[in-house]
Amino acid sequence: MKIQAVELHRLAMPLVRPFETSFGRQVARDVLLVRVRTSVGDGWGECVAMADPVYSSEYVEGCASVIRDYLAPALIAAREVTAESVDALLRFAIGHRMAKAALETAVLDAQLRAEGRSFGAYLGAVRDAVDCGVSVGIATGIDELLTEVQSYVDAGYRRIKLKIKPGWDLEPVRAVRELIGPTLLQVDANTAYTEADIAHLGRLDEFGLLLIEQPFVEEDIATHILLSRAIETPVCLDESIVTTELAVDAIQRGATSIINIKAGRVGGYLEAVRIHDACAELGVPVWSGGMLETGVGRAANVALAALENFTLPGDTSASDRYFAEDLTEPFMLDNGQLRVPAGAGSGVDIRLDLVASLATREVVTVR
Ligand code: SMG
Ligand code: MG
Repeated sequence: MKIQAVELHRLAMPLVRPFETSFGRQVARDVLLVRVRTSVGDGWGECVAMADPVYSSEYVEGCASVIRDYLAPALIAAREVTAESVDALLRFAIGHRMAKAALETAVLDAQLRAEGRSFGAYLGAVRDAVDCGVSVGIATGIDELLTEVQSYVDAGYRRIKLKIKPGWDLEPVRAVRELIGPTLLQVDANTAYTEADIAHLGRLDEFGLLLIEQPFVEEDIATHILLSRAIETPVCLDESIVTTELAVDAIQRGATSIINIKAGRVGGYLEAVRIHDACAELGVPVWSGGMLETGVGRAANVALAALENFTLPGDTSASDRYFAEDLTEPFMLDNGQLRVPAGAGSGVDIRLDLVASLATREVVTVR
C-alpha cells in the first residue's frame, strides 16, 4: 500500500476512578490515536505512552512529535508499505517503540481491513475469548481497597493484580488474600524497590502469589536474578523487556520466569508475537499487559491474548474498568472473559464523534 497521510488525534478520557501506582496518580487518559490514510483504506492505532515519562522514557507529547517529524514522513516517503516492512522503514530512528508501535498497528489495521481479515486471525489466535484480570491501583486505605477488589470479584474477573510500593505491600496483600480466598492474585511494583528490599519481598511468599512484576528498575537484570533465587514467588518482567533478544536473555539468566507482553512497549504486535513464540519455545508463560487503552488499543490486545502461550489472565479488563464511555463499542466482561473481535482489522468501529468531542488539540495531518 501507499501511505498518503498520517493523522494524529489527541484527546482526554476521564477515568471512572483515579488510578495510582508507585509513580503517580492518573485521573484521565491522555490518548494519542494515529490514523493512516492509505491507498487501500484507513487504519487506526493507539499509542500506549502515558502523559508523562514515568512508566518509560516515552510520553505522549514526545511520541506525537517523533511521529510527526520523523516516523510518519518516512512511511509517506516509502514507495510501498506493508505492516511487515514498517519496522525496517523506521529502524533509522533509535528507540521510540511506543510511537513506532502505534504506526505499525495503524498500517496493520488498514492492511487487514482491506483483506477482510481480523487481527486475531493474522496474529495466530487459538481461542475466541480470553480470560481477564484487573489491575488495582494503590488505595488510600485498606477498607477502600477491599471494596474495590470485591467489586471486581463480583464482576467476574479471574485474577486480581495489586499495585505495590514500599509501605503498601504486605498489609494490603494479606487483606486481599483473606478477602478473595483462592482467586488468582499477583502484584506489580513498577520498579519501586531496590536490592535492599529482597528479604522483605520474600515475605510475600506466604500469600501464594502468581507472580511479582518488575520490582526493580528496568536496566537492572542482575537484581531480578538475585530475587528470583531468593524467593518462591515467580518474578515477571514488564518494563525491562523491550525486544525478543532481551526476553530470551533475561529468561536464560534466571531473571524472570513469566513475561508480561505489551505490544506498545516492544515496538508493535509483530515483535510481540516473536516474544510470545520465543517464550513458548522456552516453556515460559506470557500474559497480556495493559496501558489503560481505549477500545482502539484494547481490541488488538485482546486478539494478541488469544495466542496459545498467553496462558495467564491479562490486564485486559472491560471498558468500564476505566471509562464511562469508550471510543469503540464497549468491551464487556462475560463470565470473566472478553470476546476476541472477529471483524476485519481490529474489528471495532471508532466513534469519530466522540474522538472529536474529547479532542484536546487540533488534528495534526502529515502528508
Ligand atoms: O490497562 O488495565 C490496564 C493497566 C494495567 O497496571 C497496568 N499497567 O505496569 O503493568 C503496568 C501498568 C502500566 C500503566 S500504569 C499507569
Ligand atoms: Mg507492570
